Amino acid sequence: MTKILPPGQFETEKWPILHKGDVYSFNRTYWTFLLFGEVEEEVTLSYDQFMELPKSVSTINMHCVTTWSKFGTTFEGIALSELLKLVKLKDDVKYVKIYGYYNGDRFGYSANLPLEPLMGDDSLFVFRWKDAKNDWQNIDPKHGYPVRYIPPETFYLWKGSKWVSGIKFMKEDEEGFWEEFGYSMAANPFKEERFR
Ligand SMILES: Nc1nc2c(c(=O)[nH]1)N[C@H]1C(S)=C(S)[C@@H](COP(=O)(O)O)O[C@H]1N2
Ligand SMILES: [Mo]
Repeated sequence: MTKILPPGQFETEKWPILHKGDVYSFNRTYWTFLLFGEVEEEVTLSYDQFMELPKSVSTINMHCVTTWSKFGTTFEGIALSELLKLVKLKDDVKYVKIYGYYNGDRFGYSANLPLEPLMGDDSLFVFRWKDAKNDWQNIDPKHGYPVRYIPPETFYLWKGSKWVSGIKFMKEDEEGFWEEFGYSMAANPFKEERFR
């Protein structure tokens, strides 16, 4: 695992908590995950269907735009590439928007990302992580329980929606929650793309 601090960042051992709105409280009956947008057929997954998908373990660096970086957290989750196997994308789909809960609104939070860099095992919908003692812990409600997205480290962490609810596939890039406030569409920490 490489450990390079992007410009303007400092390292932290702790995992800080940052979000807007209420912490979502999980309800297994109502929770669904929607794959929609530029797909031949939309797919809705129940919690059980989602959790039955093949899983990956990966150690990922996180860089928050508020300047902390946390290196080398090991996560277990479902790769975005696994979810892609469930839908047939229309031609020229190049972007996604990953949605999460915001104050009870299922699609209230979102972040846009280009699809191509998200095909690896550092692009996971995570449900547990290894703590400092190397024990597996479920993702805490404040960090996004039951499932939250962690982007590759070439994207600031606001692109990692907590309490995820679905993925929209898009031909054109489209602003998400923070991008509408002027945050970067590309958001590469190594290029210090914070605002635009
Ligand atoms: N649903 C949702 N996801 C969210 C947010 C949010 O407000 N709502 N905040 C984002 C921001 S700005 C950051 S920096 C990261 C922080 O993740 P952490 O609290 O687990 O460190 O979550 C992101 N995911
Ligand atoms: Mo953030």
